[in-house]
Amino acid sequence: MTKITPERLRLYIVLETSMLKVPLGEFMAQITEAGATAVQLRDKYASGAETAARAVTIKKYLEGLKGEKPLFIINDRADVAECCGADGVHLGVKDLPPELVRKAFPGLIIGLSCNNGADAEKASLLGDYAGIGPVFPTSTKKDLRPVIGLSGAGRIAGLLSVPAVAIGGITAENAAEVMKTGVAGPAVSSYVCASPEPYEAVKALIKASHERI
Ligand code: TZP
Ligand code: MG
Repeated sequence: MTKITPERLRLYIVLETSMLKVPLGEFMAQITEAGATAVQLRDKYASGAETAARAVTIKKYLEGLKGEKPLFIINDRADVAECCGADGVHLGVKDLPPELVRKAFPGLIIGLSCNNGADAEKASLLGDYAGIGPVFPTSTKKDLRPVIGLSGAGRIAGLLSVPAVAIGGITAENAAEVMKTGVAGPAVSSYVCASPEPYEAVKALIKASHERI
C-alpha cells in the first residue's frame, strides 16, 4: 500500500482528451501551473496504443517539472500504467479486481470508485485512495452509477480510512459545498477539460474548494 496524503488529492483532473480545446501539452502546462495535484488519463474509447502514446507524452511532461510532481493515474488499465511509468491506476467495480492488480503491479497506487458503503469498505481495505460519486448528474460518464448527492458523498467519506476525492458534475460553483463532505478535493473532468481556459478553470476550482472566503 502507498500512503497518499490528502494534499496530493487537492485537485484531481480527470483528463478526457476528446474534450480538449487546447493541445495536450499546453493543457498539461496550464493545469499544472495553476496547481492541479493529480491527473488521471481517462480515454474510455481509445485503444491501448493510443492511451499509451498519450501516457508517454504526459509522463515526459511531468518528468520535466521541478519539485513535487502531480500524481499520474491511468483509468482502468493497470498494464498501461505500469508500462508507461504512471504512479497508479484507477479501478471501478467492473474493472480488474484490486487484489490481483496489487499482486501483479505492487508498485502502483490503486484508486477505487465508491458509490455505496460496500465500496467504501473495500476501498479502505484494498485501495490507496477513493473516488466518491457521482455526486451530481453528469454526461461525461456513460454507465453512470446512482447519483448520491452531497449527503451520500458525506456518508461514504465518513466510512473511508483512505483519503478521497469526490467526482461527478463538480464546478467552481458547487466545489465549496462538495468540500464540506470531508473529501480531500474535487475530481473534475468537463469543467476543466472542455474549457478554452483550463488554467483559469483550475484556479477557480482551487479557490472555491480550498480558500476560505
Ligand atoms: N465517475 C463518476 S462521475 C465521472 C466519473 C469518471 C465523470 C466526471 O466528469 P465531470 O465532467 O466532471 O462531471
Ligand atoms: Mg473503470
